[in-house]
Amino acid sequence: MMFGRSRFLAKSVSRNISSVNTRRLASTKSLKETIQEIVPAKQEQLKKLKAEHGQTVVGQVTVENIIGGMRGIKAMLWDSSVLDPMEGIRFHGMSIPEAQKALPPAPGGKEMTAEGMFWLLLTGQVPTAEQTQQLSLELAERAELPKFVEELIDSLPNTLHPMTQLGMGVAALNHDSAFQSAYERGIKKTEYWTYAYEDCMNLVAKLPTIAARIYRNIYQPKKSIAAIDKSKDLVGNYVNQLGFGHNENFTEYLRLYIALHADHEGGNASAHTAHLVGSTLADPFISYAAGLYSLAGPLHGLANQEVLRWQISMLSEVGNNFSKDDIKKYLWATLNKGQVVPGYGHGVLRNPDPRFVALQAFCKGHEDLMASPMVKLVAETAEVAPDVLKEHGKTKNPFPNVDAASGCVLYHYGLTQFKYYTVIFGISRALGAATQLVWARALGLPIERPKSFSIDALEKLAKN
Ligand code: CMX
Repeated sequence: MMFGRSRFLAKSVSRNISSVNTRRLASTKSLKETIQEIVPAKQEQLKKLKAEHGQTVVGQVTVENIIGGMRGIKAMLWDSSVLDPMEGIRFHGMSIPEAQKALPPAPGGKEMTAEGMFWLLLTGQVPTAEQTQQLSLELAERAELPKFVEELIDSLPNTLHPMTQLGMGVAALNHDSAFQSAYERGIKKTEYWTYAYEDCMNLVAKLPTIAARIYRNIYQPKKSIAAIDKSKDLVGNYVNQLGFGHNENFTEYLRLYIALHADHEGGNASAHTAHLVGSTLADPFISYAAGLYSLAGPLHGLANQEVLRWQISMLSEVGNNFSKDDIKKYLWATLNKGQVVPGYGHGVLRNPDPRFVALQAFCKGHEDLMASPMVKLVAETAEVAPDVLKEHGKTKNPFPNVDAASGCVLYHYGLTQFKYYTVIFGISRALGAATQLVWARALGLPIERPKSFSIDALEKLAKN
């Protein structure tokens, strides 16, 4: 469902930040109050849709769809964003450039924030600056980890992949799940969403704290982690805890990256996994932990790690004064080894990913980035690779996806440990997955259970 464009035009009122950070403004509706207002209308819309069109056919399923990873089958309800193969993602009807224009930046910054995007995804509305700042404060107040989760993370070997650690930390948060304990107590179905919301807020708030702790433990074990600063937004605190708080460009980049990577409709592996697990009424922490492990595969979220590994190896071979011809040769060498070119292709998109375009535009706006050999190599690879992939003739989409661009800026700013990159993707994708976990409970969506076939049964079905 999309909300009217006029609702996007919420006023952005500038206000003294410190007053916003210390108390709730009476004139500012909270995120929960805003959702509460919308829930009945959406429930009614869905009920009407089911009553009037429950038996309307909207697509067909071929044998190829079933064998081919369910590609293209219209089979999921996901309200917060829709992906067009040519145009890319829209969040409640808003394109990336529109969201960049409309969502309020963090105080002193220019880029949209995680809070603004989370609000948009959950409500279909653009929040005011005060509302996002109020949300920042609420998240900061929830950011601290239970002692046993800190101890759990600290006890893990630093050779364990950061994504494995992240999933373990997130799953352990279910110890204090409001949803799980309310379910055990026995609550009405209509109340599910409020407890799911409570858990989702804690999930989004605590995820960066877990992620920063993992980074410090593995890569900077002797340094202490900064305390949560209640005057900062979610990403401001995260960057601070990572140890990069001095670099405002880095913080701005992460704000952009985390906001624009938050949701990519429902069928992608991580979002779908979290939704599927949530449909069993597993609480949001274990549902999203499952989503994180889905993100940790190289064809999905781990691709941003793989892109950097691949580009570093290309740079070491071609040197800083590379030509387009050098890149072309390296691309062919990769393909001839039977490997995929990481960061290229997509299950749905058939054009360059607008998230890639937005990240490249960020680079173009920063002179230091444009002077970086790694950033240059990524940009020039994106000019050469589509023709090579077309000539190779396999991939349906020869253009770069978001992962082609996301790591090179982190690398330039000194976060060079690329095994960690998917963790940042995991913080971002939580915003979309959490939105769906709240709305799936608010709309009373059932447990998922598609029909599967054996090869023999499918053959029989096709022949008949
Ligand atoms: N390099 C080389 N070959 C590629 C390719 C690439 N970047 N992308 C697709 N292909 C190949 C596929 O492996 C497949 O080959 P086979 O027929 O031998 O199996 C063929 O082209 C057709 O694939 P497709 O229909 O175009 O793509 P899929 O929907 O099956 O897969 C994706 C999509 C993203 C997994 C695939 O393009 C890929 O592996 N890309 C590289 C990894 C990557 O960047 N993943 C991140 C995607 C974004 C995200 O989820 O974060």
